[in-house]
Amino acid sequence: MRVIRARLIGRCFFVFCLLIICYCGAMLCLFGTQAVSDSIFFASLLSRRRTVIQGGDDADPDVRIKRDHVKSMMQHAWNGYVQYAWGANELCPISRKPYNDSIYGSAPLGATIVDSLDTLFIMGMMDEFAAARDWIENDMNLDEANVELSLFEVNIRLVGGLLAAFALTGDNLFRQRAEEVAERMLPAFDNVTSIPNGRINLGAKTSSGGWPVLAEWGTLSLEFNYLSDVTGSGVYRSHIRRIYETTINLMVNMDGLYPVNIRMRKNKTKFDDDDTRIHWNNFDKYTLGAAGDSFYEYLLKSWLQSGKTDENSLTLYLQAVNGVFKKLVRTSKKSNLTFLVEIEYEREQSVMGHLTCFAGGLFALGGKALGLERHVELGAALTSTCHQSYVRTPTKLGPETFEFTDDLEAEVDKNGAKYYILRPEVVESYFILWRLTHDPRYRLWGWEAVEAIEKHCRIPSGGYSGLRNVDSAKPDHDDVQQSFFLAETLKYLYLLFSDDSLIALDQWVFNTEAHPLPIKGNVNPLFRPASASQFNN
Ligand code: DMJ
Repeated sequence: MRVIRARLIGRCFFVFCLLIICYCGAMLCLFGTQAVSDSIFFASLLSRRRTVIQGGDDADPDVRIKRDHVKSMMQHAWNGYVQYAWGANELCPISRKPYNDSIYGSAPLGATIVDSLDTLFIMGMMDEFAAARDWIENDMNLDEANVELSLFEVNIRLVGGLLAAFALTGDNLFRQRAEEVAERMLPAFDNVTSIPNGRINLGAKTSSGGWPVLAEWGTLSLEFNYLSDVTGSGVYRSHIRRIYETTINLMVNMDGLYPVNIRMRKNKTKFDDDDTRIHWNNFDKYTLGAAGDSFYEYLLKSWLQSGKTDENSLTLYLQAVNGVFKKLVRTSKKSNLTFLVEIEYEREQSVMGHLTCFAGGLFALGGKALGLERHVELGAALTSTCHQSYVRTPTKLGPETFEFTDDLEAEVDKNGAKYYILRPEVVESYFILWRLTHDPRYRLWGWEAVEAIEKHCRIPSGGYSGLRNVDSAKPDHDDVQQSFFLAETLKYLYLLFSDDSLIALDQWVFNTEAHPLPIKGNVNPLFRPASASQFNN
């Protein structure tokens, strides 16, 4: 009986293969190669795993209650913005007016709206999402953004936010708007080197700004590569290629780590030609924190996003992590906490920034993808240290920077930066580590952060405010609700209390502003390449 069944299955499989071959052959004869590539795309759609972009409830009712609570925080943050700052970039939740002192100033770019799109969608807040879409369609006016803006911020928040909304929904409005913004960024690349200028004026379509820091020019690849894939225009990818395949090879590094500042010098060669090379300030700053951070993040994530085909990015990433192990990892004396130092003008500084705490999640993510347990362990140890920077303060929220001295461990010095501006990096690492290990501590720590934010940062009339001093139990609000609180902090907390299938880590990479972009290849049917755009909607 078993033999007959095996034969029957074998025959069916043979007939199925024959039919597929005949089908492709017929398509090739009838319509040429385009039809075949479309039909292969269609066939691959059938074989792909389902992509969960909403829902994803955890099986445990207690976890579902926690996630509902995070969603109510998003509602509260959004309501405050809608009521007092709609269309402006950010909110002053206490003075109940728009916040115009950020990098976006009063440019009519609705940074909070664009940054929130995917969080609203993932949380299933569809009325709010529809209002945000409507604003983007009718009121987002790039011509009026006649101010100097940071190329980096425009890319990670606006382009990244719009592209993630496109990937999640297939709504072409978001792709068009992302491309409009990115086209206006291109003047930054009209430059003798491939390194773009750091500032752009979207309204005037001009750029300026001298030399950007490492994290600025090194945080473009995820958005620009995806933009080329979904528009069919190679111009964005070509800029990224020039940076990573040409320029970076001319740069001097320290065990795979790159200084945050660069200057270009022109030398005359013996043939009297200009020898245009990138010359580093050799005694500069090497850090995984501010000004360096997302350069390293994008090396790993570009490799992941490419479906693990971008070997150049992987090589640079692995060299960098070796440099981290060799030059930057330290252990504190009393409590054995693992931390990363910064090297500035050849001197070690035992200080970590809240920003640096993204590295815990990054090393764990890379370690899992590459089967390198040592990297996962470093990621977990750093995340634990970042947790200490939270629990050692009276507010249970972490300072902007924290030190390691004979007396201090993961604590802020009396003259240090004591503020907490609703940043995401610590909960970002909790989320990644939770997904990779399922160690319950990460959900516990995430919930501690939720309770602390609710206690100290929630403003009853709507919105959340940062704190000027995490060491003061009496709230000292800074009166700013940063757009990344809605884009990142609340999204990561929501996903921490969701099932692993919701925005699965093997189908998506998060850009540095937590906007999920699909992984290329056959793993994510929402990749939406330009050549298959007829299947997009
Ligand atoms: C965000 O804009 C991004 O996460 C960026 O990479 C660093 N700074 C903020 C959040 O802290």
